Amino acid sequence: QALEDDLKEALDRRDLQLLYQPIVDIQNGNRIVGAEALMRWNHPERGQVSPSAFIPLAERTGQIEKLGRLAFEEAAEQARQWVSAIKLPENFFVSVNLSAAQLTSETLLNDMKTLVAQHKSVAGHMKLEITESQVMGNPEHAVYMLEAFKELGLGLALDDFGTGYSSLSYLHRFPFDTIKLPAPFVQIRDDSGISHTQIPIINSVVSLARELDLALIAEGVETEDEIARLKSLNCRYAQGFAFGAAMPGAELQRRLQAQL
Ligand code: G
Ligand code: G
Ligand code: MN
Ligand code: NA
Repeated sequence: QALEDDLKEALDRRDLQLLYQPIVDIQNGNRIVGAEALMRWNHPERGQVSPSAFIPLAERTGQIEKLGRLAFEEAAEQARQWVSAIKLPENFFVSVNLSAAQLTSETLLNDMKTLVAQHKSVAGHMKLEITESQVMGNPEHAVYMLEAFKELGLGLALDDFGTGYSSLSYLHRFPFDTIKLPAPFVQIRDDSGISHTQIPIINSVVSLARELDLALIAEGVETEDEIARLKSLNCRYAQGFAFGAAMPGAELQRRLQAQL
């Protein structure tokens, strides 16, 4: 049976799991302030299939809308469970990724309205992550969609900032509250152990975020050196293996409980 059919069955059975990667405040003791929901598919014969494989497959085979609804629903249900079990940090958010195909889908806006209505009590904790190349494909349409999501009370993060050729003149037209700085700008990976070349880039993104009143999250943070450098450059939020890989909701809950 083709992988496409297996995916259809997995979606019907809701047999795809969401894991949650902590997002922390490095200027405040690495306190967890939010999490990114990342989908996993444990295929009965093939084992773990990467989202980099099954998301494009879902897009090609008309299953992305269903997958997107499942991701938002699962994340909102997890948020509701956390809210009932523990005292969440103020402004705690769970972000869900949107794929390129979803943003152009006719049903996305209606789906989001329905989902938000069904999960009203946690809508304020939900954020959507959209990559820069997605919004720049059709900026006018993106502005329209993003404004509608914002109206619904959802947070909005611009993923992979700096890789999608967006002109800075567009940035203020999009109602994002957060930008995410991709790993290559963050990671110190040359032979000397220190790379100075990204420092001006990080510096300018930090100032830009401050000017536009956006939260900035550095991604792919793996080492203490990287944390120290980001801290000294006044970057506030970070995500990466240094703080934890994507983990089951119950494990993130224990981490949240431990920091109360
Ligand atoms: O852990 P990682 O391998 O999860 O993710 C690989 C890629 O898949 C990333 O670009 C991530 O944004 C994307 N991804 C993970 N989960 C989802 C999801 O639920 N929906 C969409 N559209 N993309 C996802
Ligand atoms: O495209 P997006 O930014 O949504 O993708 C997130 C991806 O980055 C996921 O595949 C996630 O598993 C991965 N990831 C998260 N933290 C780290 C990290 O510290 N290092 C690396 N190399 N990848 C990471
Ligand atoms: Mn993301
Ligand atoms: Na990213």
